[in-house]
Amino acid sequence: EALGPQEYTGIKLEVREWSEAAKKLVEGKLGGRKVSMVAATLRPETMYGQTNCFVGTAIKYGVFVVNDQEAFLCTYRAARNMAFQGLLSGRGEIQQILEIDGTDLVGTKVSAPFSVNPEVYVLPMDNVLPTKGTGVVTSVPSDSPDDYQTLMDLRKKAEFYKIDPKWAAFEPVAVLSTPTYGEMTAPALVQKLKIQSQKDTKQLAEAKEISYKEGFYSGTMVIGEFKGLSVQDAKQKVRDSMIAKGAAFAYAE
Ligand code: A2H
Repeated sequence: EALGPQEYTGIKLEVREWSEAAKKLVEGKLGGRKVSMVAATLRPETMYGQTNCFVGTAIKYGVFVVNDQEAFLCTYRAARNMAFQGLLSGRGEIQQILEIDGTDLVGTKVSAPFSVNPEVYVLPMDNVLPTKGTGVVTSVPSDSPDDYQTLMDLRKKAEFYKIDPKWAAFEPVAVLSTPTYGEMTAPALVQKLKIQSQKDTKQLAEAKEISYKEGFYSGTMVIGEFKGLSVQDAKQKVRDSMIAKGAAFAYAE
């Protein structure tokens, strides 16, 4: 854990089609606003490889007013931080439109800005912390061991997790290359450390540490506007480009 404030990038995943359960809850309440699920990431340069979005099933989310046209979906805790950072309507005041359980969001179709997959689905993840970021995690299975392993778990036990297999069908996308692990760092580390499921949290933490360092210090972009640049050089450029296009914003905590 970092000691100082953490500089996240808030990625705006626009809701394109609510799940059946969510549809009933939001009906007539949004005042015509478009809703974005806000995912907090430390790896904006990997957004080309988004394959789905994760929420915690035991987490409560809210829909919060940004302005007459727009609302954000995240935890109340994140909305409070956003309000203090001037990212929501009003001066530090929070206008919550409704509350919704993570479970009810599963199956919602959202946009995935900059991804080769323009639209992806919301899926459940066990290890989403309610106390970090926005409680919404965008999934990049090529470069995040947690994302990769969870996606594999969901594919293996679609019925148990109550998901439609097509929601978990998007394949990992090559985003960056590293000398040690090639273009699929996360799958390579999951295999190397013999990780079996998302419950292997200790090994996953180790894999996360290794992949983060390897990607940052030795990675080269193999996709997108900054293809060929080192990850160190591309990271801020991709972030700036996403912010300039209105697909993301700076979010700290
Ligand atoms: B990262 P840190 Cl490709 N609960 O984004 C659990 N994990 C969360 C979270 C929450 N509430 N909020 C954010 N995260 C994830 C991309 C990524 C991330 C890649 C590789 C590694 C990686 C795609 N998922 O994270 O504890 C988000 O996933 C490993 C550092 O604040 C976010 O960045 O350091 C990261 O954890 C923030 O973790």
